[in-house]
Amino acid sequence: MGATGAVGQQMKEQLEKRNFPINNIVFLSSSRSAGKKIDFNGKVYTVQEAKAESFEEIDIALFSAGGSVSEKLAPEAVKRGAIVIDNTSAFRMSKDVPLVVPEVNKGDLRLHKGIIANPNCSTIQMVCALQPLKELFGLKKVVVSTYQAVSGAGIDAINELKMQSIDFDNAKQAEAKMLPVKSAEHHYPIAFNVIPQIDQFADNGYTLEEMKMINETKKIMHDDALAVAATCVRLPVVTGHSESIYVELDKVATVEQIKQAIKNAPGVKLMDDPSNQVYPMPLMTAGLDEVFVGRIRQDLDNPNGFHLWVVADNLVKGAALNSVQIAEALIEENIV
Ligand code: 11C
Repeated sequence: MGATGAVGQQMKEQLEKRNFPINNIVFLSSSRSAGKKIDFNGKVYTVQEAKAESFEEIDIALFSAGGSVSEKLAPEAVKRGAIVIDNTSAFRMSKDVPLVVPEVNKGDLRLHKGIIANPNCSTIQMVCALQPLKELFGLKKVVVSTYQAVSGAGIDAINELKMQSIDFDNAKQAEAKMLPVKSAEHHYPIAFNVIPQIDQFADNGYTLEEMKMINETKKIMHDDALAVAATCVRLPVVTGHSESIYVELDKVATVEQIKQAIKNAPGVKLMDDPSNQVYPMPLMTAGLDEVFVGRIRQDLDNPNGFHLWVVADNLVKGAALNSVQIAEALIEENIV
């Protein structure tokens, strides 16, 4: 569901690339995109308009068409026997809905009641990097600042960045209609700019993106006592979110131990060699599956504190891949 969107397209590619076991696949969208053609494993499919009945005979439904679509159609899919893996924020904090990153809390899948939520992209890459540290040293506090790509806001935001860049070169006024939030009163250009707002503001002064990082991290890591603070910022990058993370551990550790923990963890890759200027950057990691970690430093004032630089493709591990990995785990664990 949402097959023609930025994440939907990436989901299709992941299903192909990973040889996901499929008897029958249906590509669904809103009426606006219905009728478009999609090539899947060498066969051409016509995208169908999603209706409640579209989910008859479906085992696993991957949703990425916005929260209101999920709210309306995910319960219909569940009613018809499907397990929904929902990439929107509609159900993430619901008590009965597991919020899953397989490398971190695969066991929560067993608690599902029809809907499983895929976390926010910036949360996924952060918890992948934090989990090995939690297992070995315990976590006390996390302070994160993000440097997020426009693809997180969809295909229209990517196109807006491209158009604004061309306009800027031609000394024209860059038109802004999408960012920071389509529904917001004011829009600002993202080309050659930095916008410290992702999503709307909550009453407490944090943005909803920041609150997602805070609340989702505690839920996925099963730790309400973990202190988490976030500042989320949009950059003129097409794909790949970067994060500067300060983490305070329960136990003292060394940089070498942190590096070893990251090296041994699933789904994360150490890319950290300052002497050779090696560190992850979104241009280099776009399209790749892993969460990359570099610039690991011990805090100069606190031996339990460490600084990390974490980069991942927000459409891949941050969305489509994580959803497909959840579907794979459902099969491995005989849940579906
Ligand atoms: C962004 N993280 O980069 C957002 C997009 O809750 O799944 C993901 C929205 C979500 O704009």
